[in-house]
Amino acid sequence: MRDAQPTAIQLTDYKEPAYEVVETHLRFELEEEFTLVTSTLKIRQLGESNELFLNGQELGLESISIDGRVLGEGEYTLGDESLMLTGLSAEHTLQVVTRIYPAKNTALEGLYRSGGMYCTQCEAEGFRRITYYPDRPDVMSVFTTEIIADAGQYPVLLSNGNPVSEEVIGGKRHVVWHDPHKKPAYLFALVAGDLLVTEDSFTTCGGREVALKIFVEPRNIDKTAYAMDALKRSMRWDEDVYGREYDLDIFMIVAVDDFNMGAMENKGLNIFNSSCVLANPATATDAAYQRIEAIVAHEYFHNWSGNRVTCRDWFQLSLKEGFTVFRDACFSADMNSATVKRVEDAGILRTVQFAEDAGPMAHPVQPDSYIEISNFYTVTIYEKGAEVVGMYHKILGAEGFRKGTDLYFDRHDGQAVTINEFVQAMEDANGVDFTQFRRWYKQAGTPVVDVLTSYDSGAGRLTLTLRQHTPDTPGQTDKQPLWIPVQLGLIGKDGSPLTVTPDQEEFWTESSQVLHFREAEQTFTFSGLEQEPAVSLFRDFSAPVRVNYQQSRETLRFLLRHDSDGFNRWDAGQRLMLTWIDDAREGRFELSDDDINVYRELLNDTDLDPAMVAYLLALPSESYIAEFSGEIDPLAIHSAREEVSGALASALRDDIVACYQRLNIAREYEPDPAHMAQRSLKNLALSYWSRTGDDGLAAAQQQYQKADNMTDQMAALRALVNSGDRMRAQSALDDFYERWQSDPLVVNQWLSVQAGSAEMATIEHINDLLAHPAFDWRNPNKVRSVIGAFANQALSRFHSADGEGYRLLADAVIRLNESNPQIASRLLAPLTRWKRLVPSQSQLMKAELQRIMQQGNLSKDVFEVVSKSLA
Ligand code: B3K
Ligand code: ZN
Repeated sequence: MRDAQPTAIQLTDYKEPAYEVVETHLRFELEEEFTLVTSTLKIRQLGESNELFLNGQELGLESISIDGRVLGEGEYTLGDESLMLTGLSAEHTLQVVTRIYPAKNTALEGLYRSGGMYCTQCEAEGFRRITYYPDRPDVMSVFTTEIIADAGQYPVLLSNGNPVSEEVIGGKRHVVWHDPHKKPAYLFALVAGDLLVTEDSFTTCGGREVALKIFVEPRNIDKTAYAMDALKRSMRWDEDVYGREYDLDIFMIVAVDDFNMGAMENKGLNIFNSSCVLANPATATDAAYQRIEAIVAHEYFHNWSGNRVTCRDWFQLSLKEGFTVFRDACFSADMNSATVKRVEDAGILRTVQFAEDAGPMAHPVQPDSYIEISNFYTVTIYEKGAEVVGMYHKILGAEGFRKGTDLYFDRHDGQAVTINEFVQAMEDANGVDFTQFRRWYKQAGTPVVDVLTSYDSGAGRLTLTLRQHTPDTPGQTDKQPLWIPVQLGLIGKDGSPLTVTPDQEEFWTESSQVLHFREAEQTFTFSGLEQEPAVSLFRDFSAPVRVNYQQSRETLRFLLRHDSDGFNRWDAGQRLMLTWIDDAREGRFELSDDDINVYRELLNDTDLDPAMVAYLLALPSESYIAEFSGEIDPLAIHSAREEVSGALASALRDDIVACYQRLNIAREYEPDPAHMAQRSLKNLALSYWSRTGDDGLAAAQQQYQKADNMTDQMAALRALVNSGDRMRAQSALDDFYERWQSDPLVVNQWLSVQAGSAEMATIEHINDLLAHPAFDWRNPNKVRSVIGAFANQALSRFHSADGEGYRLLADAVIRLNESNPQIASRLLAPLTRWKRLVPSQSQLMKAELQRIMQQGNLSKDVFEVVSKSLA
């Protein structure tokens, strides 16, 4: 907590470190009440300066010595969050002893206790809560870690690298780990606990045998198989697709219950939020399986994109995160359906990221300032960053892209670099000038592309005019045109693809069917067309932009039927559905026979991937609709969507029931793409059917009772909860809790299905959940399951006219500000959007932000988000 106004850190203030840390030796003595940390550093001067600056936060300093001599108080300068030594010479051994209190660490940064175990989270700036250290990613060191703990309570003691020794002396276990790879402190990890392990092995392409180990608390030992399988597939994929081989003899994953994020890529010792690693069919949904596959891959891929080549400073965060998200997205696309993955990712971009870009926290993929770096682990850095990387792939093609990444890894292995080095490698490997493309990293905000087409039937020529502009964002105006890859297709009247080559061939890449749109306004012509084509733009979501293109409902239905690009097929459907929602808001919605027919055909098209059919049939979510609205009116959006959903369900009722019955066949649960696809369409059908009357609800009840896997059970429970039939919903919820109360991950799903439901999530009900024995403010997953689900999903409840939803969220933020500032700050996101809401709601939201601002002792995390929101 702070006294003065926190100050912003600027990218332009970057200075190289004065000293490097050649070797880091850490000794941890874990006692019941506290932990003693002895850090011994071999330091070496790098430049002119002989000032050694060390970060430290909430540390009890026991002693400092240089080359064996204990320093007196006048020989160093101790600040609130720093330790400075001056007048040093070129090489020294510095030893610092600190005392820390992991059991009292509720921020879950640094070393903390989660249940009966110890673990660490050091990215971005957690290591400074363990010991005084130059805690910045461009200081890379070779670490040796010694851990001493009660042998009975903590039989498993882990750190990065390879095990060196282990012995028990007088009831204490002593272990030593050594990591031969230089790394920044943010990749350090330590785990101590009474854990069970699942073991396997992987033979690398170079023929080395790697031991794979997943450590969990004993009650979870039956939930590790899928993560292990995903890990092996990730290791093989990174060899095949990027030529990257693993570099230690052991790779470990540990599951912990209290964790701020999804997981952390510590070298050789990944630590995971248990919700992102543990699964078995009875307890985890298909969505959880897919999340586990993606996150296991993501953290593993960081071993190269993040660990071997790391970031110079935190302004470069997207260098590792954007690239690694792109890598895990391609992996998931290869393992499952590429189109479905693209649809899901575009959905996240268009809801969460576009909202961030349009709000007070908008920032570029490479930000130029921050108050608290933890606030910048955002959808912009991660998901938009991944889209930017993906655009190289679109522009250069797979081969050119791989040449670029090969050069990047070879050139910078073992270094801490900037985003510019990544771009440079793409340029040098391909002989392409990406000067203009670099603007994607510097300009915040979502570019808007306006599209006009006209067809001259006499000349057989299509004219396509594209205009782009990027709106102002806080602190940024006058944005320059971007290089936007537009993947394009033209479709003939009979639905077959037409050959496309613009007359302006210099702006066209034939192999990827990409048009290079690089000016504020550009016109392209396509000649030799015998008929007017349907235009399919931004196929495969080829750029993270908003597109304004008026196409008739008839054209949208045509694209929905015929576009060979699966993503644009889905997109055309969503655009069509948005026109229905608009009509419903204006009180003039009616489904036409043409609309009904196209959806009926899709529902009955058994050649299509069922997972894709499920996405095609699903209405855009309320947050998606909000992002496509001007002024946001959540209640109007909710009722319009309900009306459309009900109409679609009754119009297609017979086909929906038939579809459900066709897919509702008993077979053993497998978490593979074909089985998952079948379940997703079946459960989509159930959710529509259950809106149409009693027989649908009875089907949901029956599925709930009979289900032998959590996917089907949860889908049925959700249908009952959302049905508005309180009796049925409550009896299923009671039964569910009774069955699953001893499994926290399942109970979290029980919490969020209620908190996120427009039917159930009254303020009284949310307060009941917060008071329930299953809830715990110290556990981030539980906070997300209740408060996060409420504020992000049950929009019509959160935005209730009396402002009680906002008050509840603000109270939660104020409470968590003290104990866990990172979680407090993340919860704020829905309130930051206040300026876009209808005036009555907007004022209520602003008032809650002001109330938070008036609290004394705001953490940097919360202060930054609230002050920027009110600016
Ligand atoms: N790199 C970590 C995120 C750490 C978050 C710190 N507040 C997980 C990941 O992106 O892989
Ligand atoms: Zn990451």
